[in-house]
Amino acid sequence: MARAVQVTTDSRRRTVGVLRLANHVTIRLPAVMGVLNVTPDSFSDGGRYLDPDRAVERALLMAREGAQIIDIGGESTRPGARELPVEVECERVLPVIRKLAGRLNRPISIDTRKAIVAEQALEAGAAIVNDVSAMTFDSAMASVVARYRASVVLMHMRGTPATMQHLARYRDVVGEVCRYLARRARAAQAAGIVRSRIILDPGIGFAKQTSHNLKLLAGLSRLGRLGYPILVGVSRKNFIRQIAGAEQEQLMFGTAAAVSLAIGAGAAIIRVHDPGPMAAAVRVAAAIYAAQI
Ligand code: HH2
Repeated sequence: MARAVQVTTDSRRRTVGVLRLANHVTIRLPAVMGVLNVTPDSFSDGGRYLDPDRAVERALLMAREGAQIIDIGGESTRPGARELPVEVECERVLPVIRKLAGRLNRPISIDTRKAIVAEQALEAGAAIVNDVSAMTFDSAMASVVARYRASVVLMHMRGTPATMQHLARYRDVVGEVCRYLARRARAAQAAGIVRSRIILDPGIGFAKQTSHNLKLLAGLSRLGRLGYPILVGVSRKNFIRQIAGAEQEQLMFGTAAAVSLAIGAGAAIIRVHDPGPMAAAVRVAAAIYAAQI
């Protein structure tokens, strides 16, 4: 059973402890999730890991650098991206998961909106389904997750990657995201997924303008009050590019700043492209916040 322990100190609330996945696998929180996009067109690492052997090497390297989870995706969800046929997505991710299953001593997460892809990935050894549509895209997703006793990341977005940036209008972005994710978590439990297997994600960059991303990160502790572990994906995203600049170092340090503050606001898992440097940032941020208790 997954369990994230909420500790409240004065006005601050943080997630500490461990996350329990299927098959008695545990992850110490806060944890780093390394991104592995097996796609030609992802906004940051597109085209670099389409070859399964290169993808496997990259996953193993990320694990050595400090990633506790490897998140594998075959379909880009960058703004404007079009939906991919399910067969193509399977052809991209499954060989990598199968090759990794015997070699990687870290849980694998499958980044997909499609139940068939999720099911085959879980069958091949994945333990977490990372669904950016919060299981709204495919009505069969919840039953697959429940049947395999997988953990699931429910992320907030609106529309699809192709339409989402036209839907970035909110009165109270933090409140609306919290209410939406609370609803999706209830729906997941109604479909048979146990509460302790649910992880929530505000969906930074998905149907959000820069101001929305900043408000969500500043108000992250409100999301934590729902009582689920929070995953945050800020790595190299456009709002960091806009604020810090597009050079590699600017993106890296900008990401580290956002990661550190997210940890301080209670994030349990951070999803990043550079697990080595970000694991260091997480360790320091987590140590400082632990000293407040
Ligand atoms: N961001 C991306 C993809 N999947 N999943 C979660 N839970 N949270 C995120 O913030 C998130 C995500 C986008 O980043 P990336 O995978 O690098 O790009 P692309 O979608 O173009 O492959």
